[in-house]
Amino acid sequence: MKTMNWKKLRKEMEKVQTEKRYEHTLSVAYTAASLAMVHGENIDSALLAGMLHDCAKCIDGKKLISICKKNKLEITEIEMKNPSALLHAKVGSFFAKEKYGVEDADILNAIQYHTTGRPNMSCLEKILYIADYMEPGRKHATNLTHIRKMAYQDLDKTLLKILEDTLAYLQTTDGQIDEMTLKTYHYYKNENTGKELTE
Ligand code: DGI
Ligand code: FE
Ligand code: FE
Repeated sequence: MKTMNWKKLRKEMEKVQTEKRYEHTLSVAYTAASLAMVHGENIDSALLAGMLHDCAKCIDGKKLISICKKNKLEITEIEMKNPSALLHAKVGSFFAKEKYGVEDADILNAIQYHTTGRPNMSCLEKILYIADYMEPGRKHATNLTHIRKMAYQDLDKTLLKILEDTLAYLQTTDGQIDEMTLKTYHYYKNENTGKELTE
């Protein structure tokens, strides 16, 4: 299947998402594109990854579980307990491939890991993870001013800051921490050893 064109994709996301989620989707796509410009990533890949990253976000948790089971997508214990937060990324990547015709493995991985991250991410994976967190419509996260500036300078430092803040936030909620979020945090903590993180 050929990947949908941009106009068709926008219409489709508008259809499958709430108005607020669709606004977020567009913001992530253009934020990812701007990060791609600065960091030498393919701009079209960033737009497409941003456009599709939450394509499964407006599906409820039970339905996400049943989609995974039907299509033999593995579900971990923690994903089973937090399906909406964690499974929309896995199902989103599956839909990107099966429904929207995306074949590029880097784009599919960026969508799959956009919530937890993973160790040793590609440039596109980092860009999507960061764009999702810092797009202009995000208001409530801590340190956004600092993170938005840092994102145009150093992706790895930005990842670590976001992971630190996400872990701190998750500790204030009843959401359980996915092993992959922790692994990603430790990996980027190590990657950034020796760098000054507070400038
Ligand atoms: O889909 P979005 O709201 O745009 O953002 P997202 O996909 O990054 O994250 C969805 C939620 O998942 C967000 O509130 C942060 C949360 N999250 C990130 N890592 C973990 C997590 N939730 C749980 N339970 N465990 C994690 O490790
Ligand atoms: Fe998401
Ligand atoms: Fe998102």
